[in-house]
Amino acid sequence: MSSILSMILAGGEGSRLSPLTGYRAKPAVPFVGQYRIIDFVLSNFVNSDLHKIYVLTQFKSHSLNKHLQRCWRIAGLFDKFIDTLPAQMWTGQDWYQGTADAIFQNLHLIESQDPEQVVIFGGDHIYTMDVRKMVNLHEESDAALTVAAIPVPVEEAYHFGIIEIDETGRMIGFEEKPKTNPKTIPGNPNFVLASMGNYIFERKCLERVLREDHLNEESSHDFGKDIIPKLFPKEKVMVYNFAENEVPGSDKTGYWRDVGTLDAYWEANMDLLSENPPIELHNLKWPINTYVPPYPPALIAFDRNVREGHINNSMIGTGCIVNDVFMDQSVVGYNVEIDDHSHISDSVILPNVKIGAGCEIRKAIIDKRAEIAPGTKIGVNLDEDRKLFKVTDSGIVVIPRGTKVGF
Ligand code: ADQ
Ligand code: ADP
Repeated sequence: MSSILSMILAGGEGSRLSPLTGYRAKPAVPFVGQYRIIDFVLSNFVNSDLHKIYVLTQFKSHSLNKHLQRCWRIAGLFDKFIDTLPAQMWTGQDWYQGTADAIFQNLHLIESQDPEQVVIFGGDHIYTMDVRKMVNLHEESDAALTVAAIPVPVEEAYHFGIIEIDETGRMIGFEEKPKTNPKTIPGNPNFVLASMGNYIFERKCLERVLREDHLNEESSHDFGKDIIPKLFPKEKVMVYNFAENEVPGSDKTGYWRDVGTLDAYWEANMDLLSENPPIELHNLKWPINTYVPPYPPALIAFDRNVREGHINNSMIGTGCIVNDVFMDQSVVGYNVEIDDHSHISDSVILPNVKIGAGCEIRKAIIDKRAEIAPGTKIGVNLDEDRKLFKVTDSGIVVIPRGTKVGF
């Protein structure tokens, strides 16, 4: 893997995840209590022996930078690094214009690293993936570009680049986010083959296509919109079937989530609480690395005399203090305080939140540093909640970072 340079596109605005992206880039949004979304792709790279990594940042990158410094700094090694690359106007007066332009603006670093292949992955997705298997396909098939892909329901086709392949797995069609009539998988009219936005390029091909694209004034300088549709008819573009990817220590396959909306974000958190979770966070053969501040272990107490309360199927982070709570199917980040006799169900509570006594919280996402006054109800009367907060189509109430509710 030493001739490979990896680049993570971590500059997306993630506007559909607002308000969680109000203060931070989407890859920095906390996930399952103590992780950040970007921890998944970075863990996949490091666990796959890919250790030369640039993280390209743009929107609201402060929180992301802080996390990368605390958790992902590789110090003092010549051939191993995880560096951030904010837009620096190396090639003109513009910030990164699109995903392809973000790489174009850093071509000088690719030249100086002199890799044979450049692995370019998005920073926004929840999945485990042994990237070495995709590299093997790329090398064995002598492709100019390999794109990772996964079947998704046809109704979701308009979110993704939709791929057609021949019997050898070579790309023979590609349409970015088709609004109508997406090409379905032969024999499987309910599914399409979607690009995961993860690419392995032969370095020479990448340099050439990016230089051509830069000169094209009509281009939006985006891999999905501009680069791939032009490349596959001319060069060998292979498609890697992610659905068959297993990581060491687990036989789970095929779970990949673009947590692009609040509903998808909530569902992905809940997926990890299911009886048979699609990602095994306890699999230490494929650890998901993160940073958690050094809080003491969680303290959970029920009144010995009354014996009230229960906690079921929930994850509770380090440093939490939880008293006499009734909790079902919820994820609680680190350093959260929950006072007596609160009822919490189907909720995602991010770190540093305080919840007073006697609250009732259902189907909520509560962002960091929010404070909920004693006796507050959230998710009980959605019409009332809508007056103050965002409530998603599926009825999830979202409390923004630092909000004081009910005081
Ligand atoms: P999109 O989901 O639209 O489509 P896009 O907005 O291009 O994804 O973002 C891809 C990645 O690049 C994300 O990780 C994002 O954070 C990052 N990014 C976006 N703009 C950036 C910028 N200016 N600078 C740095 N990073 C940036 C893409 C493909 C589709 C594919 C989906 C899969 O175009 O073909 O199906 O990803 O989610
Ligand atoms: P996170 O909430 O993701 O852990 P931080 O605590 O670093 O990250 O906050 C994210 C970003 O939002 C930082 O740049 C921080 O300075 C900024 N920020 C936090 N709270 C406020 C606020 N109330 N007003 C303006 N900016 C804020």
